[in-house]
Parts: sequence; structure tokens; C-alpha cells
Amino acid sequence: MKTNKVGVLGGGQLGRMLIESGKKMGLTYHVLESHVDCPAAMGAEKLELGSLQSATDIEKLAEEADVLTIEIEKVNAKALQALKEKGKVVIPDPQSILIIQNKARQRQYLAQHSISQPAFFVQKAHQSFESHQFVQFSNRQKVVLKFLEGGYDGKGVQIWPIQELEAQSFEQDLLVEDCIQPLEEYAILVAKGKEKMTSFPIVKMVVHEKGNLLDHLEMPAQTHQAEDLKKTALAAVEALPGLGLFAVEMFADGSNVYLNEIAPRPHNSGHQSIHNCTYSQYDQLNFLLQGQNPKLPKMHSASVMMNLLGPEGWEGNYFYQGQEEINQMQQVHLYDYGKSISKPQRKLGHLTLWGDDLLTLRKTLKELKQKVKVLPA
Ligand code: AIR
Repeated sequence: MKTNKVGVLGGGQLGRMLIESGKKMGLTYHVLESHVDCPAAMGAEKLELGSLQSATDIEKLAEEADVLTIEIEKVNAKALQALKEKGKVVIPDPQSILIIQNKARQRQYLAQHSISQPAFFVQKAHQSFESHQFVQFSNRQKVVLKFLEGGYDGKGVQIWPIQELEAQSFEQDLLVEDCIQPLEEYAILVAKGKEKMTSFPIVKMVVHEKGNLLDHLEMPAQTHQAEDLKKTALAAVEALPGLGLFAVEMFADGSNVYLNEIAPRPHNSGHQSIHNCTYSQYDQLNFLLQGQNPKLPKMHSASVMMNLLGPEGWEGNYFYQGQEEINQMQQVHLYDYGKSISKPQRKLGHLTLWGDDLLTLRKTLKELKQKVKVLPA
């Protein structure tokens, strides 16, 4: 049977770009989301209003779908597992979603498969930290604390001085990780099909000079650790159950590579592939959803990509400053996700630049950063 109806759990920007790619392949999409005016509603044949946690709503979505996929991992994975057991095709495999949803489970699973990661331990709620717990860490000053579930886009992650943690306890279980330094961050998108696994060129995530915030992404990443990064990403995806598109985020400190985390879906670090690769990350997932193997994506231009975020201290209507200037430029694209309201740090759109030379792209991006902004309306 030919696959042409895809059920997508989640109706955000990632769903929207997946739909734009798949429509060119003749696919149609039903989207499950709780808001009518979500970004993916525009291209979807049908929007099922409901909850990503509700087994009933997921079953309803599945009724008319040949295949199910996700664009956010905060979904009822057990409901997807039950549907898979009844014969529904689900990509990524619900087992992979279950492993990835819980950051401690993800770390433990990858450790069992000998994937290099920062040292970690799980701290139970209401238990005080003791100094001996940090002996295994290379960083003696700071640690990273993560909520086990639910956090995304940096939410639910905090850096803490070790000194302040001792004798401290928290309301919930936490994953405690070694804070790798000096830190560089990279991502690789890997598509795993039945007979073939392919990956995109490495992306460098350039962190803001003022702190822990992502400034922009660059493809290709210039790093002497390319081989280790690729090996780690492929080994991690190989270890996960089932097929799918996986974004593997990693740290590198000049000598070692450490897996940060995996997303079993299209990812922020792959937007630029729409413009600078022969196949985008969304095309790759759509190939898999149709039962095909992934293609080998070739990069034909370098690219830089910057998220356009909701301004601090503002929730409400917004507009893009500088859009007219972008419209006059070549090889620059401002993607507006069409979200109804802005919230602090919410991803509302992104800016992609592509061309022959990374240095020129960086320079142009720096200039555009002063001109292109999301502002309260
Ligand atoms: N998303 C999913 N995991 C991480 C991210 N950024 C995308 C998905 C999801 C959307 O962000 O496309 O639907 C949710 O965005 P928001 O702004 O409504 O929280």
C-alpha cells in the first residue's frame, strides 16, 4: 500500500516545515495539537484538536493515518507503543521516544551502549547533595542540573556552583552532569532507514558571548574533531531502536567528544538544510515515512542560521523589524512561523543565510542582527 496520509503529533514550526516538504511528494497530513492557530495548521489537511498526552486523541489521529510521526517528544509514547503493537507504523519507534523522553533513562541507555557522555548521576528529590558525589566530575566548580522530563529549548536546565549545592535539596528528581569545559557544541542529523543510515554535515552551535544562549548555527562546522563527532552520532543512533530522523547534540572540549542529547525528530539545528543541502531534514523524514531509505544529502552552500526569539518581558502581539531589508537580499530567508503571540525567548521564526563563504555569511549575519528583530506590537 502506498503511504500518503501522515498523522503528526504536534503542530509547531517543525511540523509546518515537514508538511511543506511532504506536500511536494504528494503526502497529506493530519495534525494533532491543542491550539487551532498553530503553525502547522496552515498546511495540514486536517487539524485534530486534542492533547498529545491523551491516548484517545492519539488513537483518533491514527484512524485515518497510514503512518504516525512526532514533531515534539512530549507525547504519550505508551499510546504510540500500543498502536504499533496493533500494526500501525510509527516513526520514530515509540521505544526510542520513551528512552529519550527521560534524560536519566537516555543517559543510562547510552552508557549501556558505550557512548561517550559527560559523567552524571541522578539525584533523588528531597535528598541533600554530598561532596563525594562530585568526585567523578572533571569540573570542580560547576555542574549542570536538568529536569528529567519535559524540558525543551533550554528550559529545565540550570548551571549551579557545586559549593552552593552542598546540603541543598530539591523538590524533584534531577539529572546532575559534569559541566564540560572548554565547551564547543555541535549537532549532526542522522536519518536511519531500513537498509541505510545517512547523516548531514556537522553543524556548529555558536554560543552567545554573554553566556549560555545560542547565538547562531553554522554549517559546515570547522573542527578537527569531525571524525569523532560523526562516529559518536552514528553509534548513538545505531543503538536506538527503530527508524527515524535523529538530531544528535554533542559537546567537544578539544580532545574528547561527549553526547549531550538526542531528539528523535526534525530539529532546530537542521532548518538551514532547506536551503543549503540537496535534501532537507524534513525531506529525509518524509522519505522514511514513505518506507524509503534516506538519501545522501549533499551540501551545496555554506550556511548560517539564527533563531528569532520573542523579546524579554513581553507577552502579546509582535512584528518583525527589518523584514523589508531582508526581502531585498539574495540568499537570505526570514521564516516567520506565524505564531499568534510572542512570549519571552519563544521561537517565532528564523533567519537563514547561505552562500560560498562562511566568513562573509558570519559578517552579514552580524550586520543583520542589529537590524532584524522581533518587537512588541
Ligand atoms: N519543538 C519541539 N521540540 C523542541 C522544539 N523547539 C518545536 C515543535 C513544537 C514547537 O516547538 O515544532 O510544536 C512548540 O513551540 P512553542 O513556541 O509553542 O512552545
